Amino acid sequence: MVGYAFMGAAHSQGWRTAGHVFDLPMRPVLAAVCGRDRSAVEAAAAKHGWAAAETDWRRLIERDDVQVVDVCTPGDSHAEIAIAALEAGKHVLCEKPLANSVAEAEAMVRAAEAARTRGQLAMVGFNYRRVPAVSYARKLIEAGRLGALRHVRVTYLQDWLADPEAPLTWRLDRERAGSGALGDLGAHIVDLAQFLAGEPIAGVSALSETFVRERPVLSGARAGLSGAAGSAYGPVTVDDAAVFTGRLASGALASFEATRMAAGRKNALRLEINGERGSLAFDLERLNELSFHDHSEPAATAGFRRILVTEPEHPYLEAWWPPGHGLGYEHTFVHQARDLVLAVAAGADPAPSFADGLQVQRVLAAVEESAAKNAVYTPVPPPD
Ligand code: SOE
Repeated sequence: MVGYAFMGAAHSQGWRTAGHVFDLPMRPVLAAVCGRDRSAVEAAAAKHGWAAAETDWRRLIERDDVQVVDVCTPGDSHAEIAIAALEAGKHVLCEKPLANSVAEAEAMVRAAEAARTRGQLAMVGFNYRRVPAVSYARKLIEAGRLGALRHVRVTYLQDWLADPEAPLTWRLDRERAGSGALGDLGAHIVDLAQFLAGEPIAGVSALSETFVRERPVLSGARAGLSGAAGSAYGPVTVDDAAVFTGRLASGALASFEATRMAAGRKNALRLEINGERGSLAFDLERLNELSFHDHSEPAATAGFRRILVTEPEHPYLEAWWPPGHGLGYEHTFVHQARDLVLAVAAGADPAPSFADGLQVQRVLAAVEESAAKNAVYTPVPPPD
């Protein structure tokens, strides 16, 4: 694994746990973790259970005891590391968003396609697909329980930048992060919309805003998403929020909101999908639940009902706890590790693929293009 901060810690949990919960044909071994600072990466290796620490990712990807390289760095190094790892003969898992630009994502897809001919796999880490309730929602839609889709409504609201004095971390630097709330949170909801609907977004109209244009530079230690503020100020070069509408290929209408400025909302990813035969709703802050309305039921008794998605029949749950003993955020990373291990063992294509990651990137680019022109409708190139 390259990188060991928030996402690195989450992925480590996934790799550590997957083989102990699920019966897998291969069990992940945490061979080596990489970061630039020797003492910090050694501390991270000890804390998260990695057998060795490296300070140069080039050395990591050369190691004979490494079969999968997991890229958990900021977006500006995804393409370089992922492509080099694929060329070195490794399978690759790369955190979302796949890249900082469409051109980088296209290069990554090309590298993944070449590697596929040698039997290697590449997957992008859209972990929320692996919330059991989300995965189950996809199954209900696939089975036609909603009929033709009319509306896909998704919002992802956080508030860790609501304070104008929150410091300038790498996520506020366009060079490193690619974009702001759009790439960080918008990437998740675009992926979920396309995954759940089973079709690409064909075009968008967008607005975006940077409400706080200067923030204190970081001083010293970082903690979680934030860190300690210094006395000097520097420019914020990404969006704080993006709001957009879109059309799916089938003609269904979609709406999206991504912000890190929604005071009081911590990790509120909410979605509702309406079809001709019914509706589904989900809230990440209540992730063991799915709301379902079957529109064919008599009006007098119909209505949204809460499905507690903790039954062994639900995705992933056969291996976990008895019904009602819910899961949380970290389990999505366990499921991600499990799914990649199963794909490697079977030699099967994993999902979401780098091509799926590229398609999300194309939507994000169209959102930026549209927002620069104040919501002019901007088509998204269809999947290759
Ligand atoms: C920060 O906004 C963040 O950690 C995102 O980067 C993750 O992708 C999301 O899952 C939770 O919030």
